[in-house]
Amino acid sequence: MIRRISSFRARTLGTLCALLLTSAAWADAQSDYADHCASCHGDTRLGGVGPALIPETLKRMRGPRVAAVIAEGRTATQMPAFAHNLNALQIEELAGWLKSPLETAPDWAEADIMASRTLDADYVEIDAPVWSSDPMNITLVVETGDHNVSVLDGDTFEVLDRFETPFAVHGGPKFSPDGRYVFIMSRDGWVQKYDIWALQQVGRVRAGLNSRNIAMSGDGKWLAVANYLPNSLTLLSTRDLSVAKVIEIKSRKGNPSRVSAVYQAPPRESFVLALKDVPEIWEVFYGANPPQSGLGHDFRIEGQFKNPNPFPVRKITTPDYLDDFFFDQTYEYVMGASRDGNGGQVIDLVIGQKVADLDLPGMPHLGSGITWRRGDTTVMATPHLTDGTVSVIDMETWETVKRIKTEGPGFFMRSHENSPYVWADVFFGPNKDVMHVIDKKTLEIVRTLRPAPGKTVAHVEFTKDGSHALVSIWEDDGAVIIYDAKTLEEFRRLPMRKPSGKYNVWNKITFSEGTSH
Ligand code: DHE
Repeated sequence: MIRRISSFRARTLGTLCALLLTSAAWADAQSDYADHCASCHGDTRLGGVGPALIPETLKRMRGPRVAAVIAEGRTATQMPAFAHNLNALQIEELAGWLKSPLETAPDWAEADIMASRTLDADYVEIDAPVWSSDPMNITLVVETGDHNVSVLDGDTFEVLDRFETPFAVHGGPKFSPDGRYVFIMSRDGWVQKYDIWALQQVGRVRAGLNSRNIAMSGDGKWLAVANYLPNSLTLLSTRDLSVAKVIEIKSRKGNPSRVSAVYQAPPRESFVLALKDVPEIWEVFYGANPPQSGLGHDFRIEGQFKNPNPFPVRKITTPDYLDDFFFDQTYEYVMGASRDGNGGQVIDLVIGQKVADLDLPGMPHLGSGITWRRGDTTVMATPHLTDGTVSVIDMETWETVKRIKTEGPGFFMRSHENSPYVWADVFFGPNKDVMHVIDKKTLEIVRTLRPAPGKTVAHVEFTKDGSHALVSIWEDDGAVIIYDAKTLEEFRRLPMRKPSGKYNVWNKITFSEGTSH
């Protein structure tokens, strides 16, 4: 089943692309696609053995990179070079067409999701880990260079396993509450379940066609998958990756929206969703006793009284769009950054209303914000994506405590309860090889590390006890550098293929204050 894309944005983009490519060139590109690409990437460009080739995915490849990959292929993947089959103009036209929006928006309903599911026949559940490491100090390293994950013993830093993931993993993998299983999501909507005890994949399912991130329910039973394409939230059973429900995202006024991100709010037994295209924030309850409707000013729960509906939805209208957000420790307050990158707002989930404005310019990346106790209050720090600043906000008064000047826009931050420091990277610009270490008390930068001059150095994760910090050299022939978190001296370097995020089981399942959730 397909449905016409109706959004103005898609039409405008389509018109622009059509103006750039003549109709003859467009037809040629489609025919070249059918001849050379469709067998791997699917007749509809939505992926097959190869990833989806749609603007939602390709816009991340800037400038001529799409054409370069068609011409030269992609190392460490099955993507061959086509420079011998297609001339430069054909490649240009094909790249242009691939970046144009799909003419019809595909549905991806429960039956499609279930049909995509594979459970590994040779997977057997076992009673104890096949290794003798501390199960709580296992750390996963996502290696985006060749789409693998390395499983590290957090004490010895020995690699216990290295397994293949779906193409282009994004966002933090989510662990089951006992730390035994991990769920990993790719931008093409694939969700992989892996058993860390058995060092074996359990199965995979395509929960969406273009997805943002996943969240695990507090009871470990459900996995929520936030999708851009289609406009939906998919709820999976963590046991066997079967579909529990697909929720179509339509605002209170009936307007469709992409889901920017989904997070779990354990004390509320709910998932909370940031919506990209409508000024609403949604709460989807998975617990046995969702709150009754009519509690607050703008509070509406759908479906609750039409049970059996196991996932009632609450829609809260917000004064502005909330592209991404951050919870306080009680999970009552949501701090959201506005879509235009100017400022933000605090929404009280209990009363369903905005209670404060935030002074947050520079497009803060709230998804990677962290908190810590400072004096008699709790502060939250977030990097800015468009300027060299880390904003620190008091979570009681919502005032900005400090704007720390850094050597460029950053992406990720991390700390640990046992560390006096916060680590903040510089991801963009000439100083992308810099990692700042900030004192949690004084909010001053106390050390600026430059372990691999000229290379991107980013993202930090701590070991369970906070004694070591793991930093990525985010390059194809990269490495994970292990630092002594006290002396800030390099301890070891493990070669890795473009390592991106690193995730320690203990820090994640205990919601360590120094980690993003
Ligand atoms: Fe991410 C996490 C959004 C681009 C690597 N990123 C997240 C989260 C969100 C988000 C909402 C938190 C989800 C979670 O962990 O459950 N990211 C966005 C964007 O909106 C943005 C700016 C544009 C986009 O293309 O989607 C974006 N992100 C990137 C990248 O270009 C990165 C650097 C490379 C990549 O692999 O795509 C990137 N994002 C990451 C990583 C995390 C992440 C490694 C998990 C961090 C963590 O420690 O939890």
